[in-house]
Amino acid sequence: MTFRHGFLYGTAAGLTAALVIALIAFFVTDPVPAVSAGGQTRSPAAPSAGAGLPVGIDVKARHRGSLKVEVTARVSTKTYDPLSRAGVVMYADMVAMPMAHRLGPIPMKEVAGKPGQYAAEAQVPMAGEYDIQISVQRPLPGEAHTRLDVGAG
Ligand SMILES: [Cu+2]
Repeated sequence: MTFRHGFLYGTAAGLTAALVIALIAFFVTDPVPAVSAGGQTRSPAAPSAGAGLPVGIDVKARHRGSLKVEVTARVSTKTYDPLSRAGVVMYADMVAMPMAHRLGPIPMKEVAGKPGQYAAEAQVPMAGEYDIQISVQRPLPGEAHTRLDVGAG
């Protein structure tokens, strides 16, 4: 490698590092919390999923056909241990029609042999995109959301 190439590579690497630092500074110092495009305006005080909460919630939702929605939530403590015998409920609300036909609270049952894993099924009234909300009520509070496209058929 010639000196010239080495110089160019060095400059490029330096610029990249500067850009990365600038980007990090931009995000770290941003005083306005990012608001999701969906606009979670009905619960402005609720913290965003996961951040700073005493419980961790990993939500998965899928459409099983015929407007049946299957939801599972893995609930864990701050130290990633499965949280057993928790009180967990779910809600399903259509994104395009907030509160028009919201379902819930639907109790979620802990799956046998899978500590900390909770499951529930819901039958939504029409096809569309749904916000699935998981609320852990005890022993510690927690909330998480996921989006699910429920197609016709
Ligand atoms: Cu609807």
